[in-house]
Amino acid sequence: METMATVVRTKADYRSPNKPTWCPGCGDFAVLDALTRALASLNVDPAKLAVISGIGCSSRLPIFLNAYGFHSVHGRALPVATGVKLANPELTVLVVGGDGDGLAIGAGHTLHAARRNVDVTYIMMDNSIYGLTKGQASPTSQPLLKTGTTPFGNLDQPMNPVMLALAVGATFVARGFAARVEELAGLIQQGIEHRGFSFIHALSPCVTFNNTFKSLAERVTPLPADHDLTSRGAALQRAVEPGHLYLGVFYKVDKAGIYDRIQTITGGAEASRAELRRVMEQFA
Ligand SMILES: Cc1ncc(C[n+]2csc(CCOP(=O)(O)OP(=O)(O)O)c2C)c(N)n1
Ligand code: SF4
Ligand SMILES: [Mg+2]
Repeated sequence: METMATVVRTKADYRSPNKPTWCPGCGDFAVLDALTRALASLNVDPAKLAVISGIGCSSRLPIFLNAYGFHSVHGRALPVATGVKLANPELTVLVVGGDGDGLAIGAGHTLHAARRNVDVTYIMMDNSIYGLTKGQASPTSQPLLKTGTTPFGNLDQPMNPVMLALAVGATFVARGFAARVEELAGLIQQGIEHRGFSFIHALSPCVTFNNTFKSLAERVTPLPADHDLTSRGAALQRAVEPGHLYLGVFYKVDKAGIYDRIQTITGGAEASRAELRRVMEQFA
């Protein structure tokens, strides 16, 4: 049996032979690199690792990893991941996908996986566009952005994924940026270590249809050192603070998840059955 001491891994050990098909310069390369760094730091056994995705450029990521993977249906990665984790709790389960995948067609699943506190790490690779389908507006596209579906400029307000995750009950919420790989790797590592639903908002620009590398680099700032990680109110305030796009861990608390609740119920049912058997034996 493998122990931490027996195998030492590097980030290369988590890469499959498949070469990424992303456009040169795509932010998703940096997310892949950060993820493999985090896995190597934690020395996760690839045989106990499952990475689930939806559909999109970002959702291709599991193909480039040495791990079990499931490239599912657009917007449906989280239900698949929930099933994988509940059936096989000893696996490390990661979910990757885009802003369209998790905030448009799959938005309902994002809310419910978070509120159930499913023990998976969800890395939302946000480029504020639909990359794979060649540049349509997404729920995080900036107002007035001209895209294939908004030729006169985007008329909608962007969603705030960090605020959303906090509001619906994620127990670990962080934001990182593809241009800061080491920092992003650290956030992913903490997310994997967290027991419960961890949400990592990874700003990962699409250089082909919405290249925001420069504008984001000018906006991002680290969360203040005195930020209280255990206060959801403080985290929400930081998430919506005007003029700030904070990077770092917004929130982290320990709470029972769906697996713990199932154990409690089934443990209770087993105790009732044992008591019933004891009573019935008196009449045997
Ligand atoms: C049910 C369904 N509806 C629509 C699509 C078409 N489609 C594929 S990917 C995608 C959006 C991709 O955007 P995002 O999730 O942000 O990923 P990105 O490519 O930007 O990484 C859409 C609309 C689909 N594959 N399946
Ligand atoms: S279209 Fe955009 S998101 Fe897709 S691979 Fe190219 S740069 Fe990346
Ligand atoms: Mg996208």
